[in-house]
Order: sequence, then structure tokens, then C-alpha cells
Amino acid sequence: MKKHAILKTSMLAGAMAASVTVAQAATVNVDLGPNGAGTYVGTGAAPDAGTIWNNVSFAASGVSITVPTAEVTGLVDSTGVATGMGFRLESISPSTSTTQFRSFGNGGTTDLQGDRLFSRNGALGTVVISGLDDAKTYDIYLYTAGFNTNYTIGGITKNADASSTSNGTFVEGEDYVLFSGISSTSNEISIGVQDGVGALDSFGVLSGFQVVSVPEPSSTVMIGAGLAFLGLRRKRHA
Ligand SMILES: [Ca+2]
Ligand SMILES: [Ca+2]
Ligand SMILES: [Ca+2]
Repeated sequence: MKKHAILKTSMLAGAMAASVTVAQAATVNVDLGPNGAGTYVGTGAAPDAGTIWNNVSFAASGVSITVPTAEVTGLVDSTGVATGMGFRLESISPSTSTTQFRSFGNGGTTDLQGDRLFSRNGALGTVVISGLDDAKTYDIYLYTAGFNTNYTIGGITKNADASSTSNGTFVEGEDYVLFSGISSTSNEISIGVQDGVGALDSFGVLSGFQVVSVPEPSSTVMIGAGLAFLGLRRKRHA
């Protein structure tokens, strides 16, 4: 009886340790800008050592972008491994000749914030991250550049002020906002991007983003416990 109890404990601990090793956070980095812009290489604000970024663009600098755009697929994670994630510009509201998505930056901009997408003249731009797993949660870092911008996910709005600079350092509330523990719906997360101060008359900027998938701790422990239970059953029937 005593031997059994020790076996149970060690099996459970072993199964839990194994599942913790398997479930690692993965980060996907996206540098947004116009066609031909350079790709940022380096770390961002997310606690991730990977330095590989996807360079995503929809039009030349200063050219209006028709929405919804095609889905950009084939995004890789920060170590270069393929993921099922994608990205698109979903809508702009109101949509007139003066309120569209556009991109900005010269072709040589290899930093993260120097090139960007923006919703014009106070319009609400909605972008979508796709190919997510509804069973996971995500930490989402959204980067601005030089314009006070509001970002909205699931009815929660966060603000990055206009004091950001492309100096290689990232300060929350200035250079970026962070949404933690976000779940996807139908494998997608929608993000609103809009002018963040005073009258709705200026730009809402998105210069890039990071998505960190957070392993679900409760399901990880449950898998471990389930494995241990199966092991015990097997032993009992042997
Ligand atoms: Ca860039
Ligand atoms: Ca304004
Ligand atoms: Ca950028």
C-alpha cells in the first residue's frame, strides 16, 4: 500500500514534468509597412529571445488599401518555424475617399516602428489575426509610432500616446500596448485601431505586433493527471 502511494506520486510528478516541458510559449512577430520596406530583426517587448519577424505589406506607401484585404498566410514564429497564423485588414469605418487604411515609410526602413499601417482621419480600422487556437490564450503586443492611438480588443480599449520614437527601446503606453490572456473566437482575434485623443481627426497607427501563445496551465495539469490515471489503471489490470 505504501509502495503504491509512492508510485502514484512519482508517476503524477513525472507526467506533469513531461507536459510542462512540451507546452512552451511560441511568439509570432509581424513588422507592418508599405511594399518594399525593410524587415525588423531583433527582439521586441515580449519576453521572447527569437529575432525573426514576418514583413507584411498591402500597398505602396501613401496608396489607399481596399478592404477586406486578402489573408496574409504562412507566418513563421520567432525562430522561423511555420505556423497556421494569418493576418488581414478587415474593415474601415467610415469608408470614404478621406478615410482609408494606408501605409507609410521609405523602402529602407528596417526598424519596427519607422514603417507602419494607419487608419486615416479618425476612422476606425479593424484588423484580424487568424489561424489561432480557441483553446489557448494569447498575449498581444501592438506597436504604434508617433501618433496617439487607441487599440480595442473585446470591448477593452488601451492607449499608446504620441511620444514613441524609433530608438529601439519599447515602453508600454508609449511605444506599445499589451493585451494579456486574450482568447480567440472562431480562431480569430479582431483589433480596432483608431485616433486616440480628442476629436476623431487623426491617424490610428499600427507599426507591428507580437502574438505570444500562452499554454493553458489547467489543461496541462489535467493532461498530466490523466496520463497518471491511465498508468495506474494499466498497473491494476496487469
Ligand atoms: Ca520595417
Ligand atoms: Ca484626435
Ligand atoms: Ca513596421
